[in-house]
Order: sequence, then C-alpha cells, then structure tokens
Amino acid sequence: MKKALAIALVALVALSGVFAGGAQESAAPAASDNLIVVGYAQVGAESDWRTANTQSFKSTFTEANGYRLIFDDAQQKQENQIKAIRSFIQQDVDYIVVAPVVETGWETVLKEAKDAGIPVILSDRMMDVSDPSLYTCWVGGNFIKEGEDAGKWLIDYLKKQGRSNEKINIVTLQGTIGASAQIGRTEGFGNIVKTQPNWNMLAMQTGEFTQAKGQEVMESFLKSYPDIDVVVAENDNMAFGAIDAIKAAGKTCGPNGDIIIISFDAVAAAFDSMIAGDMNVSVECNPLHGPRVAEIIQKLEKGETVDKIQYVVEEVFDTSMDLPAVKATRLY
Ligand code: GZL
Repeated sequence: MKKALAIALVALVALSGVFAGGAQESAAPAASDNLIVVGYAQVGAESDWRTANTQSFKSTFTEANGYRLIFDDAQQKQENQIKAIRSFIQQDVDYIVVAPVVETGWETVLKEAKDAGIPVILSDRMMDVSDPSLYTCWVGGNFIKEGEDAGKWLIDYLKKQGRSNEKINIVTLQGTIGASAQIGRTEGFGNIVKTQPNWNMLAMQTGEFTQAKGQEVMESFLKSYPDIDVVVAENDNMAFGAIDAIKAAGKTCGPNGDIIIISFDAVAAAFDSMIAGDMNVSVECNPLHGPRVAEIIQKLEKGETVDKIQYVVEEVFDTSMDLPAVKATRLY
C-alpha cells in the first residue's frame, strides 16, 4: 500500500511539474511496479566531486535494481533541501537520503520525517542534531583525517626539499562554511599547523567549493600576500581556480613551481592537473556513495541493524606516484 500510494503521488508530482526544492527528477512510474522509492536531496552541482556523487546514485538506484529514485538538486541552498525533504514526506517515499549542504538547521524537518515513519540516511556531509535517532546512519569521508593527512604530506614534502625549518606562508581556500567537509578539513590541517612553529597561515576564506569563486579569492590573496608558499584548497575545483589565478599573476605552481598546491577530492581532473605539473597532491574523498547507501537500504529492508557512522576508504595521491597508471584504475 505504502509503495503504491507513493508511486501514485510521484506520478502526480512528476506530471504536475510541481518541484520541491531545486530541480526534481523522477520518471512517471507504472502503477504496478513494486519498487523501493528513494528520495535523494542532493546539495547541487558545484563540483566534479558532486557530479560523480550524483552519477553514483543515479546509476545505483535504477528500476532494474529495484528502485524508484526521486532526485532533487538544491543548487547549494538549504531551504531547497528542506523543501525537497518535505516533498519526499508528502510522496510517502520509503527512504530519504540527504547530503546536507551545512550541518545545522535540520531538527524540525527531520522530526517531520520521523513522525511520518520514513528513515533518513545521511550521505557525504553530516547533520548536527541534538537527537541522533533523527537519522538512521551516515556514510562519508573522514574529513578531519583528510585535513591531517594533507598536513602530514606537507611536513614530509618540505623535509624532502630541505625546507623543514624555513618560514612557510600558507593560504587556505575553504569550502562552503558550515559544511562538514569544510569544518573537518580546516580543523584537521589546523591540527598539524599547530605542531609546525615555522608555518604561517596568512589567510583563510571560502571559495564555496567552486572553481570560479576559488579563482576570485586566490586573485585577492595574491594581491594581499606577495610571498605565498602553499595554497590549501579544500576541493579540486577551487584548486583549479587558484592555479588559473597564479598563472595569470605570472607566478608558477606545482612540483616545479614557486607555490605548492594541496587539494582534496582526487577527482579525475585532479590527476590531469598533477600530471600536467600544476597540482602537487590531492587527498581523496570517495564520492561513490550510491552502492554503500543501497547496501544499507537492503539491510534495513531485511530488518537488520546498520552501523551509525560508516567511513569510505580514502588515499593520498601526489606527483611522486605513477599517476597515469593510478588514474587508469580509478572509477571517477
Ligand atoms: C566532500 C563533499 C565536498 C567535496 C566538494 O564529501 O561534501 O563537496 O569536497 C563538494 O567537491 O562540493
């Protein structure tokens, strides 16, 4: 009954074109199919990482695999995600999956989902709520570890260059302020900065995880600070923007340049940038959460319990590696 009602509602919403948050996608279902209906409130389409994450969900939650996916792109606006979640509740989906754009402001709508008896699974970023029972579980990257791994990489890299005691000036392009990836990466890298008295964090500013904003902020950093040694970009797209700004300013970057580029995500284009000699290192944040979330749903369907916190496997990739060979093995 629940699925049939949801399918009918999905058809009504789809046919009426009444969108919930940003842009909602769902094929009009056949009334007879017995599919698990999953509503996914995605952050937006701000980065290569996000594109890979969306593709992972769309290729996992297919009819052939037994699912009806209702996908909503919130265009990086929390109010759109909240509208999408309410729309999923109205459509009485079987599961709600959310990649929350920021950590706070979710209690009310999560209580509405709980009251409706719809499990909420968090993917990618975390929610900061007083009652953890408001969500079933979370799958994502260990952002503090990613930040610390980036800092440890820099210690090792500077040591190999004989620069362990040199004054090192650093700027950081932060992600969307309040997003788990921004909070964790900033905290993690900061944990390592505290151990290095010769490192000097000149400035940190958000580039909103986008290439355009990353370039704009880097341009301002270059005007303010003539002696930058390291750029920490909290995702690859901001790193690409920073690289463009550095080159436009007549400076150089990468393993053979003046400025060291440290990035996060390790998407395919980051491998291209490292191979081209522009970027030094990218700390992986695996976006392929679709299969992991499907595995969780299958367990829940069988009445099994699932772990509350589930980290994905992540590595660090730099120019010391055979990057063309490594890139050939990767799925995103
Ligand atoms: C990380 C994810 C971040 C990526 C960015 O899990 O939340 O959001 O690092 C993306 O590329 O925009």
